[in-house]
Amino acid sequence: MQQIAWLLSLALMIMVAGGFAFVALNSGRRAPDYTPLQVRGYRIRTRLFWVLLAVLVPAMIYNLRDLPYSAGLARINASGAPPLVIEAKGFQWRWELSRNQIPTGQPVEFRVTSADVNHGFAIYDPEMHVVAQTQAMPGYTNKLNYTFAKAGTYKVLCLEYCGVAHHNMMTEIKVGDL
Ligand SMILES: [Cu+2]
Repeated sequence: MQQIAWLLSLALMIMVAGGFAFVALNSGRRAPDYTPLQVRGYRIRTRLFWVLLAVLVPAMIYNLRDLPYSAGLARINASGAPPLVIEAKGFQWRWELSRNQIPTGQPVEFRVTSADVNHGFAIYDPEMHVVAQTQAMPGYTNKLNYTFAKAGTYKVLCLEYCGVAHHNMMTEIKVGDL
């Protein structure tokens, strides 16, 4: 399903990019009756476009580096150990985990789902930084792999507004020597 969604998105993105490329390639000829002021305006606009591109693309890459999506997956593959499976279910408005104590350095596979509406399953480290997250969706199980390298008390919070007591959706995971 995710593979199909990705391929479909890719096809649509290529079509949109093709549209832009077509317009760009056919916009080279200027009408002859432009005033010198208009020509200057267009030149400034072109320069501004490249300046923005040069600034925004590196800024975007810099900002996206810390997204926690696949960091855990990379670590679990490196270790080669079979993951500890933890069932995680979201309810309005609480979390249910099949266990909440994990040995340090143990690769974990969370199987995340929901009993009612969409929730956001987000794991925060003891310093309250998000280290891994996925959607908790009714009728669907998302797998989230993460290895808890640091001991401490982690928190699971809901990242998607799911009703009046959304802010109460919190549970803890204790990571340490068991
Ligand atoms: Cu919520």
